[in-house]
Amino acid sequence: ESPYDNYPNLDVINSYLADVARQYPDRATLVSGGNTFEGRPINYLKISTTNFEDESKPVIFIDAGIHAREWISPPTVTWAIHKLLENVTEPDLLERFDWILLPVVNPDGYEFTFTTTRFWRKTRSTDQSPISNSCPGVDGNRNYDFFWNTVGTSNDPCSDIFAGSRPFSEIETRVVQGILQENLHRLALYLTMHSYGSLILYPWGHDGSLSNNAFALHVVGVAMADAIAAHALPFFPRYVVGNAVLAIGYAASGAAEDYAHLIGVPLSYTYELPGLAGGLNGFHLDPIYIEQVCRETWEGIVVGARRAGDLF
Ligand code: 0X9
Ligand code: ZN
Repeated sequence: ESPYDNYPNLDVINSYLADVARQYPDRATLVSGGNTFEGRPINYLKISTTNFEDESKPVIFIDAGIHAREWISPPTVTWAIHKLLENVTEPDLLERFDWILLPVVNPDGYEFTFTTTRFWRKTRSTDQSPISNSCPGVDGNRNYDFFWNTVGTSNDPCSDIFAGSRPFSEIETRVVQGILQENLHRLALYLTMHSYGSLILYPWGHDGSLSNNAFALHVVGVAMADAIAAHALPFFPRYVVGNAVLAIGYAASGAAEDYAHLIGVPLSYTYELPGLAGGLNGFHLDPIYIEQVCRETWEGIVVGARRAGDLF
């Protein structure tokens, strides 16, 4: 029996963050990035073997859970925390980088998927208007200031891809923006964890064009996918690595990995973790595979971090 046998609710994740921060006070600092519309803290860990505030090492930032229903994503980030603090098999990664690990960007939505509506995607905010009161929530991955609300988005608050009233209308995206901006000069790698589809996606996601760093983005993406494949179960689909539009088949503006790359993060990816099913079922990967996906995803993170460090 392992804590990774079932999907953790928000309290379990927040308790874990608090516990490891207490257990490893010289390496881990728990930060509350801000309070959501419903008043929940957006918690993350800063991990450093020296002093994070010295700003002496490259930073790797990984977030998950911006889309509430994509339940396999937060455990991949708590697993990374586990591997950096509790079961250190890659000490080089701990020494070489400072880490920011944010398992649940959207705690209001995440909690809502446990209590009320399993396949809720968005945040839970409303403005005062009647329409928004009857249709709460913004798609966090359409809310970043990257060609905001131009393609693959909606102005309708009732839509699952509602871009919000303006870029960064949501505290959830402002917290991620703040982390990216504060650490911009030393961010070597940004990963934002989603599901599903077994894809590693890189910019640009609004029109399918390639950034000046596309060659490195592709090579490091393939290295991560190879590492995952070497540790995956035989019947798991092989990750496809590519430009976000080409690999997933649609364009969408206002996404996190595009915004991070736009402002200067050289290696920025969206992971679409395995679903092993179609339709909404893909968002509910059988819990027997949680630990497997966490283990193989960690192998991708390890290789991505080392490559990012070499290129930085
Ligand atoms: O549509 C999304 O936000 C992501 N897929 S999901 O099924 N998890 O919702 C894909 C985002 C891809 N990245 C960009 N379009 N930049
Ligand atoms: Zn998603």
